[in-house]
Amino acid sequence: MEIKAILGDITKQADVEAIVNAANESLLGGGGVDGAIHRAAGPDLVKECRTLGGCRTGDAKITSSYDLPCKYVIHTVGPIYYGGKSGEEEKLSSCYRRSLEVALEKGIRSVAFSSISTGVYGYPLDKASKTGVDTVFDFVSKHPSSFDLIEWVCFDGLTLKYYEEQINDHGRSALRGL
Ligand code: AR6
Repeated sequence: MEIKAILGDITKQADVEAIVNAANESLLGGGGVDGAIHRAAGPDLVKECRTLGGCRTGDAKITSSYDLPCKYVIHTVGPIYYGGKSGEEEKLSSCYRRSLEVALEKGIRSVAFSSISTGVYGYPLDKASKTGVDTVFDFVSKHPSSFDLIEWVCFDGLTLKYYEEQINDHGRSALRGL
C-alpha cells in the first residue's frame, strides 16, 4: 500500500474511492474545503447531510459523492484549537481513526484526507500533521492489507511540506507488508 501527500484540490481527486471533508458539527456546509466539496458535489449532498443529524467532534459519517469524481465523502469534524490543553490531540486523532473505520466498514480501499483543522479551526500544522500521520500509520499497521492508498491532498506548498516530512519520518520500510 501507499501513504503519500500531494498538492491539489481534493474536489478533483478521481484516484480515490473516498475523500475526507473537514466539516463542522452541523454537517450542513461551511467555508474552506467543506464549502468547496459542497459546491462541487451539488445540492443533493446537503440534502443527504440533513438526514444525518450532525456529527460530534472527532467522529465521522459517510455520504454519497453526487457530482464529485470519487464515490463517497467521509465527513469528519476536527477540533477547534484552543492552545492544545483541551483534548485537541485526542479529538484530531479520533477524526482520522473514525474516518478509516467508516471506510473499512464500506470496503473502501483508497482515501484522500484534507488537512483537518489546520484552516479556520487554527490547529498548528506541525502538530496536526504529526497527529494525523501517526494515527494513520498506527491504524494501517493494525489493519494490514485493508487499504491500497491513503493520501493527504494539500492545498498549498507549506501544508504539503509538513505532511511529507511526517510521512518520511515513518519511512517507506514501515509500509512493507501492509
Ligand atoms: N482541496 C484541498 N484542501 C483545501 C481545499 C480544497 N479544495 N480548500 C481548502 N483546503 P478548513 P478546518 C484546505 O478551514 O480548519 C469550514 O467552514 C485549507 O487550505 O477548510 O477543519 C467547516 O464548515 C486547509 O489546509 O477546515 C468548519 O466550520 C484545510 O483545507 C471549519 O471550516 C482545512 O481548512 C473547519 O475548519
